Amino acid sequence: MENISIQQFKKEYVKKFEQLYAYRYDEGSSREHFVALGELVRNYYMNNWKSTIDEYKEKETKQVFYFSMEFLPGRMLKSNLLNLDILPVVEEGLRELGLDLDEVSMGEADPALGNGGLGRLASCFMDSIASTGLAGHGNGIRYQYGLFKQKFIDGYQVELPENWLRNGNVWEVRKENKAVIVRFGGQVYMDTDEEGNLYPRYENTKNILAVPYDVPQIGYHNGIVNNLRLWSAEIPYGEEYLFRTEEERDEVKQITEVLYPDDSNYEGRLLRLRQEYFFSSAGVQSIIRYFKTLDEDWSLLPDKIAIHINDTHPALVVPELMRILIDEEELTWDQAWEITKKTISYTNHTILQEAMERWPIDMLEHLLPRIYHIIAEINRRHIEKKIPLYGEELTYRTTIIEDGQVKMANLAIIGSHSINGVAKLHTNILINETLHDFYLMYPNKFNNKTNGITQRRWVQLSNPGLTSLLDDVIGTDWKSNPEELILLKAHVDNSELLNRLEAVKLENKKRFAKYVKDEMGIEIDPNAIFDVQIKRLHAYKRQLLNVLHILDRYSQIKENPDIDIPKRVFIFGAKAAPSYHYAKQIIKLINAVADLVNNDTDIKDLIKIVFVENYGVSLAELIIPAADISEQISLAGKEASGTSNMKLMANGALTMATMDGATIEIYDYVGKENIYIFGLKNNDVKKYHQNQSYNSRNIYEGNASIKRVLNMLVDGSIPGIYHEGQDIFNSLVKFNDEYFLLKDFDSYIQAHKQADKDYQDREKWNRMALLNVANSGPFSSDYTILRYADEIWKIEPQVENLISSYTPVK
Ligand code: T68
Repeated sequence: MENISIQQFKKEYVKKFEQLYAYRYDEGSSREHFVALGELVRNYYMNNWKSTIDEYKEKETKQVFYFSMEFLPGRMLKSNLLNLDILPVVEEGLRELGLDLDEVSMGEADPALGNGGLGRLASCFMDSIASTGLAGHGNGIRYQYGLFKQKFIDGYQVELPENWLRNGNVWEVRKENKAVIVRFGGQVYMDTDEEGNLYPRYENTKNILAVPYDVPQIGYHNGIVNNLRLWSAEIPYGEEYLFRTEEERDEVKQITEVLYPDDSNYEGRLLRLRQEYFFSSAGVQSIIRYFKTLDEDWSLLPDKIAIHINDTHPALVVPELMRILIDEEELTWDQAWEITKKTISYTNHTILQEAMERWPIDMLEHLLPRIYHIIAEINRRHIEKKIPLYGEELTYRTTIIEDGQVKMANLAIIGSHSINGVAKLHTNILINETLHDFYLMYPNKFNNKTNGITQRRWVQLSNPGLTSLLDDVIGTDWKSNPEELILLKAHVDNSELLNRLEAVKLENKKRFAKYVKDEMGIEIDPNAIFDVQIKRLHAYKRQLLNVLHILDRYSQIKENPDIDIPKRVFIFGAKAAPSYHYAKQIIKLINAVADLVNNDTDIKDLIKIVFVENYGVSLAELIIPAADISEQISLAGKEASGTSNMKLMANGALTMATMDGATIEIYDYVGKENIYIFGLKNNDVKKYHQNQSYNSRNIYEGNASIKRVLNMLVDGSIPGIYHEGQDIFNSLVKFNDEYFLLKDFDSYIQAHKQADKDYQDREKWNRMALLNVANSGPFSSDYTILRYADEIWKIEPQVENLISSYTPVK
């Protein structure tokens, strides 16, 4: 982006506004100011967008396409300004016009096109791909409605529709000329042509138009603008007569209408399968169309294109690419298969069995007859080839089709050249347990890529106070090479700096406290410890353990009102899947405990509970910079990686954690003195399972504080949770506490006591916080993405790389 002066910006801005609205800019709402600014900013990147795409084509640069059912970009205005290097100019220009950029930014809708970690990771990756100068694009769905808006009514979660497109979307560009047809249903017959070749003949299919909406992905100060292509389903022009009934028309609309609100849980619904094939097929078709403008030699496809699938949701790219190569481009099976495997790679995000996608054969065969044939043939050949090598037993444990179902993970592994987990422990569990049979067959396909986060959004934009502190102390190079954050370590004994770090944190806490006061009417003390757990509500993430700690603390204060502990504010942000009954019961419990505790004057504000409504990217940006403690307390072995752990650490929160996911790697970097670790390890959990030796009732009976806390769930101490309290109590005592909360309870309480003590020693706490910031650099998604590029996609940065070095996997 060329330099633009404040004067020039102001002139252009006022002109743009008045052209759009035909009244004076100072009469506009923040929504209108956002639109005007967005329209203006478009002018600043459009040329680069075009030249980036043109150049890739001209140079035939190898490009990666990241297929993901979910993207959670957050508001894009500030991040676009930052990456275009015009944030300060725009901020100052608006100020001189009497406008505030933060307010203007609130005029933008936060597109919640994802559920949680997986979707947010995809967006961090898009930012890092562009910012490290890589040729790569996203491919996903333009949901009309994002993840539901969460309200609490009487403490219960209520889901409301999130119509994020109501006021349009300034960033997107509808590209009707790039639309493709996606075929569903009907029958397929294999006919023979004159030369004796088989080809498929389709009858009675429903042909749906997939229209792309492209959203720019702007690189950080490097002139690159990549593409995020989101597909929308429509009735093909001129074919309206084929969709005569309301029902048929609705069926088309529904495909891209709503995001499935389930996270780490599998629901085998037909509409979901339609969505998955819709965007997989549209994406592959548009890639193929592009490739055909370059080359006719199909064996070069893997040299020009990499397709990455984010979990198994887009796994139908495997048979779809096969279908196009065989049926349309007339390659032989073997040629097509080699190309497909070389092109595709896959990331696994979970080992939870309930999250593994398996489609009933009938459903697949009915909706996608040709695709099902191809999957069945892949499966047949897999068996035929592997039995002589590995024997029947092992081979049959790896089939794609089993018990009337199609297993998508198996399809993704067999049809790709790389499968990675998202943290070291997770990858090890895949290799040694969950996918061990596949590891025996394809040891070289397996690799680890520990997740990362972009410091641009999660530090530079959301924590300006910390950013200027860092700039002053270690210079600004950390912004393009986050590993330089380690330079901060040299200042760990500088008490002036430590005080400044504390002051930055305090400001951020005040900012959040103001939000809490304004939006929720709750008064919280910025000097209290802000103890944060923000993530989807799931039994394995153990928000309930956090609640048990609160209840224990509450009981102790009631018993001993003069107890000497620092004040705590427990902050929760979490949505539960609408159909996840138990998770919703926990939400009700947290809200009920909040009501009880927040209104109990006996405890003198030593505890406050803030459960924010509608947690999402924008709220995360407000909460994370204000956090003192980061709760990462999943049962060991269950959380594949976690990414809020990295964001919180980068903002100077101390981690309270089990040894799980990427938190283990955080521990390795910060060292045991700068993190609170408690609870069972993965191996301990495994042993309990093997020996079937866990007995939660014994713990309940034998541990007085556990007994006291659990009894509160059922004895009326917490008003309003009659059913929930009983069910939750039963899950812990009667049904043997699947996630070992009672086993981990004591060590969790101990760790919190230590944190209380440490917090009172301000210097000590600040040192620990500083060391967390200093060690957060390696968790930049820039490095993660450079490893994907180097080791999986085989693509290289296209501009002189701002990221001067990156650490290979340690
Ligand atoms: C998360 N998975 C992991 N799934 O739980 C988390 N699932 O540990 C990890 O850090 C993150 O992925 C990124 O790797 C998810 O977020 C889903 O959102 C999901 C959505 C639909 C269906 C299944």
